[in-house]
Amino acid sequence: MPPLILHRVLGSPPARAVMMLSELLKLQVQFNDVKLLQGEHKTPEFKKLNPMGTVPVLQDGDFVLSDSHAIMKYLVSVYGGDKRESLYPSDVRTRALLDQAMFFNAGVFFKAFTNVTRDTFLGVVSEPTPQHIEEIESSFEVVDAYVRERPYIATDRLTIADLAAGSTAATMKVFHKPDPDRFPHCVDWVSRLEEEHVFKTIMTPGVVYFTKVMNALWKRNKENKE
Ligand SMILES: N[C@@H](CCC(=O)N[C@@H](CS)C(=O)NCC(=O)O)C(=O)O
Repeated sequence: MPPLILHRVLGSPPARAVMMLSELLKLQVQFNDVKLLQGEHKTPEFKKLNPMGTVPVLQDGDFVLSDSHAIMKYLVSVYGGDKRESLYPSDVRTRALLDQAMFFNAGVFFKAFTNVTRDTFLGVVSEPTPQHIEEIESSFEVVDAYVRERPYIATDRLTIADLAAGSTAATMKVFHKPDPDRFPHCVDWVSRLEEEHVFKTIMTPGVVYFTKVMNALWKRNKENKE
């Protein structure tokens, strides 16, 4: 069987969510580091794989799939083995709650994240703006509500929805940390996730790397403004 190939960027929260799942499932994955800063994701070759020009992208033989949420659902469905039921419960309502959290992550939470990275890459800002912070805080409010009644974002155990939204949350700290007085459940949930082995080995180093990249870009943008 040809190996799975994951086109990724270490700084990318969605790519790290897929990497954490691959590790939990002990999958053999070959990584291709896409040079985002050089625009490799916008080349015709890359767009043949993913017309959206985003990472991550998975290749499983001749099957190609983009969007981290779709990739995680696919990987756990095909290769989940005895971890499938726990990471991606089949109960219809539980699965619907996973979808709720993942659609929120894709459409709102990660959007609040990319609003900062987009403006940073464009050279427009040298730190998150009050508008960025406001968007981030309204996402923290939603997360706080989701995890108020349960220890994880969709049910009483870790699922792929926690890998998705948790990856955004753990990286969002680089821009703005949730205030424990206003968002105590959100803060507890992130701390709980950060105790997981895959967060320690994959998420934390990725966040360190991402912090360096953002600080360098903010410094450059500040100098260009002066
Ligand atoms: N919903 C997508 C978002 C993917 C995404 O936007 N990835 C970023 C990196 S973190 C990217 O490739 N950005 C490049 C661009 O938008 O030009 C997913 O979950 O995979």
